[in-house]
Amino acid sequence: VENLLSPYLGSDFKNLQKQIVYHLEHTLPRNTKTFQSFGTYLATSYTIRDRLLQLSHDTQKYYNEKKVKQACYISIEYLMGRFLRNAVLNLNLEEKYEQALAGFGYALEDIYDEEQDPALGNGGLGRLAACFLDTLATHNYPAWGYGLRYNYGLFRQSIGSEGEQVEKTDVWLQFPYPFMVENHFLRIPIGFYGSIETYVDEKTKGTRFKWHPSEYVIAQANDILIPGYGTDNTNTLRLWSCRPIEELDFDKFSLGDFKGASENRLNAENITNVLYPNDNEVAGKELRFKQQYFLVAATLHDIIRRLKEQKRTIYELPDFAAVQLNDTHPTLAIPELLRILLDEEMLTWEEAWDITQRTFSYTNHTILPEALERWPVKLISHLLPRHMQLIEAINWKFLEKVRKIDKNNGELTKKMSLIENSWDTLVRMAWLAIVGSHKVNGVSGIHTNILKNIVFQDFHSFYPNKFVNVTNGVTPRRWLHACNPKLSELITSTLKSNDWIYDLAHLSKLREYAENEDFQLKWAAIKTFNKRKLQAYVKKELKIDIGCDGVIYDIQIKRIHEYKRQLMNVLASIHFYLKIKKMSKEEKTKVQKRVSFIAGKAAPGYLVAKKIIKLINRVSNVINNDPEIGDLFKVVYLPNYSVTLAELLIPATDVSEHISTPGCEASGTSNMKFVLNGGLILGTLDGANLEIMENSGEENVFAFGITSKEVPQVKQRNIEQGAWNLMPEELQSILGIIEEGKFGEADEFRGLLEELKGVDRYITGHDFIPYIKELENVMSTYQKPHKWWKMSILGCAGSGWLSSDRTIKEYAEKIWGIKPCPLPKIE
Ligand code: 26W
Repeated sequence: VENLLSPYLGSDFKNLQKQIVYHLEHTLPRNTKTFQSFGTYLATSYTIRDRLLQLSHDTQKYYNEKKVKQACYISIEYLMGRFLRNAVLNLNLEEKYEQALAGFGYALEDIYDEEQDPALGNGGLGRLAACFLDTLATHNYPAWGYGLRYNYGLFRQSIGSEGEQVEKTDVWLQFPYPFMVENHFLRIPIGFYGSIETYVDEKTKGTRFKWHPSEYVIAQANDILIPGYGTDNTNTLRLWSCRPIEELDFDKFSLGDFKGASENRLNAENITNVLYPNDNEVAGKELRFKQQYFLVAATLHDIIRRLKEQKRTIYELPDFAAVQLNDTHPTLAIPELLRILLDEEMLTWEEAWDITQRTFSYTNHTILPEALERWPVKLISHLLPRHMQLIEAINWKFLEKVRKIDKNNGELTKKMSLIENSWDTLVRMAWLAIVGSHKVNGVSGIHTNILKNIVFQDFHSFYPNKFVNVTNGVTPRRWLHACNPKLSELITSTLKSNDWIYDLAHLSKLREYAENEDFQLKWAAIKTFNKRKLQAYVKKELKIDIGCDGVIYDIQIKRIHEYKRQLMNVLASIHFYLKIKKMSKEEKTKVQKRVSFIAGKAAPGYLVAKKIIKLINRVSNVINNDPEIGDLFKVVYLPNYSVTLAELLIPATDVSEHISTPGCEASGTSNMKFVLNGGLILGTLDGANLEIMENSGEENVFAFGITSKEVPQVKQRNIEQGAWNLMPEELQSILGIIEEGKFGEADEFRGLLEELKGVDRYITGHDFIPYIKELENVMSTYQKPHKWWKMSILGCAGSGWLSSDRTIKEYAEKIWGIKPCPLPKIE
């Protein structure tokens, strides 16, 4: 068995077959007669897991021998997507597995489809973390991901008969998930509540503190092994799940109190039960706070345990690990490390604070005020009394320095205090993250500038070298090579090398083919091929007939949020619908056909976003069933957006929409994926759109609207004069039609419209006409294929810098101080 399962031996197809059968019979276990697709998927996946396990043992052994510094990425969300195809491609075993499965009568492609998609994240932040893990392994960086293994991932979405969002629990662990290895040997106790003991240290005569938690739970490790492309280095994503200290209270059980007997277990399991479905809006729930602490306490314990395993002292922590806080959700790591260093390692405050600052760095992903976390002092004091005491101490020492430069009788001190007195006394988590880190980064050029000059302005003046920009990126393995195999092949054969897969800058060589007609034809044919796949999906899943040839596939996919302006998109659809309806037969023949796709989930408590989904579906229903429109225009809402669905949609897109109110979208990452796949961008001057314009050429992006600097004036005018009075007539009449009840009961959408007519916070009225004009520009450009495909090819050729490989290199150099450490090749 040892030889049979070794990744260093046995990767010819016959051996793979033996390994698959072995797992089918012994791991599942099934017999070869009840061999079904799902079982085949599982058995195949276990053979991949064997390889990865062995590679990961070797990787850890090697990193430990070399004592290299490692990055530890703490994130409360990971949106990994399906695993099998990615692993098979990264290990370069696709042909072998195809052959092995063909022998059993299965197509590898179909087996991939058996896998469900673990949705342990909400959106951009979680998917970015997943792209980073792929890059870190591919480029041989010693790195760990740390997160939570939720029992239930992001809810599954369907659309009800009224067009409304319906949520269902995502029971992703109902069947085994073969890529996650439960580590039963690693069980870490995590405390909550309790009291603080004060005592005098005999040696130094100084006062010391010790926290005595009154409740404990256990953090158990679940490891997902992360393969890199074309390398043996295999890193680990460690996800914690929560277990009770005591499974069953036998005394209660004996007394007949069966419910009480399992109370402990249920309370503990609650902590990692479900992912909070909020994106860009804090829910402020105690359980969420417990999740955050549970994550960081388990993670720091593990990092320090691994440091000590190397027989190194706690003073070496900042040379052992660079710990990245993915947004403020893991900020409690700062007081937790301080507590360990002071109360358990007995360091002085100066030593402990210095180690803490040198260990952590923090990435900000959003500037929306409603997304900035602030936790009540009362809640923290109750759950984590010692941590609250430490936060107060950090604040005290920090404000001592601020006071020295505060010339405005306390104004600055109040603004910069980690503790805010407003409707409640609250800890500002972002402030704490900034103070406790050595570097703070934004995720695109414009976003970092807004952080430096507006949101964190005072902190930027106070710590001028702390703020840096690291523009996001996406992994070209999943987002081009795997999801668009035909385009991947064309690029490789054209460049006569597949080096671009791990060095995306090579794409720039495509520039010379941008106007080559033969190349353009091949490029366009691949787009059509991918569009047909989407067309078939829409027919099968939604029973909607859409065209393909000569039809623009226009797509907006992202979480539903007012700032992302899906509402503006659907209002424009109404505009075009009305326009077509007024046309003569003759005029209609000249219309550029288009399908407008929208997909995305709304947080269950975000009622406005849910209304927007409802409106989209109502509008879609009217337009798609209007015989006067026919195939000239369709609106399609695709339910249950996921990483897997994105992999189908992105290669099939002609133009994608990234139309946020300027200044609101920190970066965006799907915009990068579309460009990489030859899709054009219709976008505002926001986030990474701006950098895409710089790198792919302004003339290759459909940009419209004002700059973020101009937004405050427009908002001010809306407030002073009323948005309705400033609204273009076209939009006014569209709102009128909705109010008349064209798309359902008149009252239904009143709230949505009142906001547009009143303050219009996201300046939809102001941007509506420029948006429509640019959409028209998109449609007329599509009628000039030579120009269109040139733009598409140049966009892709300019997207080399969009790789997360570039992003991670910047993190490694500017923030973490880590270097690649490739395993020696074994022949
Ligand atoms: C506490 C509630 C909550 C949950 C999630 C607040 C904020 C978040 C995330 C930080 C929101 C998010 O995912 N932000 C997105 O991060 C991406 C990766 O950097 C960016 O590309 C997106 O522009 C940004 O919206």
